[in-house]
Amino acid sequence: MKFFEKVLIANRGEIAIRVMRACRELDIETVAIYSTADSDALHVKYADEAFLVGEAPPAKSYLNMERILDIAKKSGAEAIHPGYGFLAENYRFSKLCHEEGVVFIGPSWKTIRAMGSKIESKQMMRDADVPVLPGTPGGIQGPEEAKSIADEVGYPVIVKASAGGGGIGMHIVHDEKGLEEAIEAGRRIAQSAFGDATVFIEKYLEKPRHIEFQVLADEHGNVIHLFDRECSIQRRHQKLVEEAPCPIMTPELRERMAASAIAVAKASDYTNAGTVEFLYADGNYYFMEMNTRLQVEHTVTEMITGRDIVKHQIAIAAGESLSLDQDDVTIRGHAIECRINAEDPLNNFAADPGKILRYRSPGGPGMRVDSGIHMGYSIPPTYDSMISKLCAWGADRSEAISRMRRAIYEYVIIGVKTTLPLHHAIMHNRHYINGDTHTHFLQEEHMQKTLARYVREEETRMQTLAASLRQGKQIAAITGAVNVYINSQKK
Ligand code: MV4
Repeated sequence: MKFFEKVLIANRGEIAIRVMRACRELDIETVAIYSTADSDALHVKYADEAFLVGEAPPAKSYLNMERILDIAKKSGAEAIHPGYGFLAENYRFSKLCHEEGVVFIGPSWKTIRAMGSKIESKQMMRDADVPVLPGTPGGIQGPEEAKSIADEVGYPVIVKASAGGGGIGMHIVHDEKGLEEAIEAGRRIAQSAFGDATVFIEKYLEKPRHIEFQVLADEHGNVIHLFDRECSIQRRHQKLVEEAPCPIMTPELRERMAASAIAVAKASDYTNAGTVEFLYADGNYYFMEMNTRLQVEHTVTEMITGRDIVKHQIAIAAGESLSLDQDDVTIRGHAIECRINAEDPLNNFAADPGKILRYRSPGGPGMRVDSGIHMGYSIPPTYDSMISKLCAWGADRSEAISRMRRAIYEYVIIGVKTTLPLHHAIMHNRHYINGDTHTHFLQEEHMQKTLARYVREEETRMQTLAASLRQGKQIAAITGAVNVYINSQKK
C-alpha cells in the first residue's frame, strides 16, 4: 500500500531521516527542506528532492509556514510530516495545511489547539473520569481564590502556565508566603513566552515518575495503545534516557493507565499517533498532558512492539482504518534509548557544536542508532545538539542494560564533547539498575560523584584513540578494534 505518492518532511536531522525511511519502505517519494545551515546535512542527501527553505534561524526556515506550503505545492507533495519540535504542535500550521489542501500527518488542528491548553485539556480529562491532580479548575482569578485552593489541596503546590510546556513559567510553592509572588512571576513569564498569562495551581508531587502511553487512533473511531514508556530521567525538561516498558509497571496498573490513555484519546477526538503523559507517585497516576506529535522516544515502543509508528501515522493520515486490533499488539522484551548530545557534562551540559572528526556507531544484536550526522559533518550551533538516539533491545531489562553498556563501549565520537559518559554513569548506577528512578534522579548526589569520574575516563579513551589515529593506526579506528587497543593500553 502506497498511501501517498509524495510526502514533504518539514524537519531536519535524525527525525527527518526517520520519516523518510518509512516513506522509502512504503515506496513514497520524499521532499526535504533545508536551511542555509543544513546544506550538507544527511536528510538533504537522503531525500528524493530537496528545497532550500530559508536562512539558518528557525523562524526563517523550519518555522516558515507559508514557504513550506509553497514548496509542498511546487513539488507536488500531497502530505507534510512535521516530525517533532518546530511546527509539529502548531495548530495554525495544521489548519493552514488543511485550508490549502495538503494533508497534515498528525491530529486535527482543533485537537492540537485543545491539547495546547493545559487548563482545557485537564478539564476535558476530568470530565472523562481520567485522574488529574487537584487544583484550580480554571485559570487563577485572584490571590484569594489561589490561597483557598492551595489550603484545600495542601502545600507544596505548583503554579503552571496554561499555554506552557517545557517547565516554562512553572513555580513550586511551599507555603502561603510564596504564593502570590509565584503567581505573579508565572503570569509574567507566561505572557512573554506564550502571549497568554493564564496560570493555574495544582498539588505538587515531590519525586514523581513520568510514565507515558503511546496511542494510535484512526479517523474511523478506532483507538489502540502501544503500551507504556518510562521517561523520568530528564535534565531541564529534556529527556535523556527513556525505556519501554516502564520498569515498575504491573498488569493491574497497566490496565488502569491504558484505559485512561484510551479515554484521553477518545475524549479529545484524537486521530493519528499521540502520547498521553502521566505523573505517577505512590501507586497513583494523574494525567499531565497529551503530546500531539510523534515523539523522540517512539523508538523504544517500536522495539518492544515490532510496529512501525511512522508507517501507521502515514496510513492513518491517508484515511486508512487501523490495520491492528489491540490484541494484535504485544510486548516483547525491553528497550532503552539514550540521547547522545554534543554537550559537555562537566560544564553544566553546555552545547559543544563542532566538527565530527571521527565517528563509528555501535552495531550487533539488539541495536538501533537513529542519527542525522556522519564523520566530517559539522554540528551547527543553530539547532539542538543531538548526535544520535542510541537504542538497545534485550529479551529482558537486564539484557537491554548490558547491551547499552556494550554500545557505549563501542561508540567512537571524536571532535565534540558528548553525553556518552553520563549514559555510562547511568547504566552503571545501582538505583537505575533497580529501576528506581524519578524526575529528580540526576540531581541526586550519587550521580554527581560518579559522573565526573566517567567523564574523565571517557576523555582519556578518546584522547588515546585520537593519538593512535595520528600515528597512522586508521585501520584500527574503522574496524572498531581500536576499542580493544585502547583498553589494553590503559592496563
Ligand atoms: C509537575 C510536577 C510535580 N507535580 N506537576 C515538568 C514539565 C511540565 N510538563 C510538568 N512538569 C512537572 N509537573 C505537579 N503537580 C513535576 C514536574 C516535573 C517533571 C515532570 C516530568 C518529567 C520531569 C520533570 C522534572 C521536573 C518537574
